Amino acid sequence: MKIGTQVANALATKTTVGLESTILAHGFLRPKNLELAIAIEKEVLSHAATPSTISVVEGEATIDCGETYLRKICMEDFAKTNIADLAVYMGRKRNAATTVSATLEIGAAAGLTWFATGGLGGVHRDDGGDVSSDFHALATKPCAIVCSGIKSFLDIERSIERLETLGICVVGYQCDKFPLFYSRESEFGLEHTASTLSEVVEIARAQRKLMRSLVILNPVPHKFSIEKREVEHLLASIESSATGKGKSPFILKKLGEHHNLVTANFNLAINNAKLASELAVFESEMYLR
Ligand code: PSU
Ligand code: MN
Repeated sequence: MKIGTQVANALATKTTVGLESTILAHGFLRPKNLELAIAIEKEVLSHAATPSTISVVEGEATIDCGETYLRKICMEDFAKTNIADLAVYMGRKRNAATTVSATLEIGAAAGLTWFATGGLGGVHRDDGGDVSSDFHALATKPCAIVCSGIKSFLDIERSIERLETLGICVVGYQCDKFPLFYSRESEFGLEHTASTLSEVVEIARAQRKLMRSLVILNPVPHKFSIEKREVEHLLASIESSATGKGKSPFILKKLGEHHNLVTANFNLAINNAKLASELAVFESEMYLR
C-alpha cells in the first residue's frame, strides 16, 4: 500500500478523512469532478483534518491527497472497483477508482476511521438481487461514514431493512427521517438521532468495538434539496438497460444531465466531508492526543 506523507502524519492523530474515488471518476463529468475533488480537500483542510482519497494506482492501493493525485483520478481512465474485484486491478497493475466498499477495505487496513461520501450503494429496486457490496464492507469494517442516504434510485425501504439485518448502525445527524440523497427527507422515520458531534463520536467509538460500521446520515443542505416528486419523475423517464456495476454509473450519468441534481450532489458531498472532518478532529481532541 502507498500512503502519502501528509496522510501518514495525520494517521498518528487520527485526523484523516477517508474519501472514495468512484464519485470522482464515475459520479461526475469532467471537469466538474476535479472541481469537486479540490473543493472537498479544501473543506477538509479548513477543519484541520487531512483529506485521504483512496484509489488503486497501477495496481497499488493508494491513500493520498493533493491536486496532482486528484487530477490523475479525475482526468485519466480509472475503472470502477469494489471489494469483489479489487484483486483483479491490483493483480493486473491497473488504475481503478474505489467504491465505498473497496475504500473501506483499504482505509480500514491503514487505520482510517472516519469517512465521507455522497450516497451509499444499497438494494436496487428491481428483482435482480443487486445489493451493493458497500453493505458487506459496512457490516465487516469498523468505520464511521457520513453520507446523505443511499442513491435515490435504489429501494430505500429494503435497503434500510438490510442495514439492520447486517448490524450496521444508522444514526441521523440532526434529522429524524432517512434522507433521500437529493431530497432532505423520506417518509421513513429514524429510530436514532444525534444532535451533537459528541453524541456521534461516542456512538462511533462503541460501534467500532463491535467491528462494524456506523452510518451517519447528514441530509443535503436545505437550499439544495430537491422535491422527491421531481426526482421520481426524472427517474421514471430513465430506461436503464445497464446491469451489474455499470448500472449505477448509467443512471447517475442520466441524472447528471440535470443541473439542479448535479448541484445538490456536489454540495452534499462537500457538506458530508465537512461533518466527517469535524467528527474526526473532535474525537482526536477528546481522546487521542
Ligand atoms: N453516490 C454518488 N455517486 C457515486 C456513488 C455513490 O452520488 O458515484 C458510488 C459510490 O462509490 C458507491 C458506489 O460506493 O457508487 C456503489 O456502487 P454499486 O451500486 O455498483 O455498488
Ligand atoms: Mn451492484
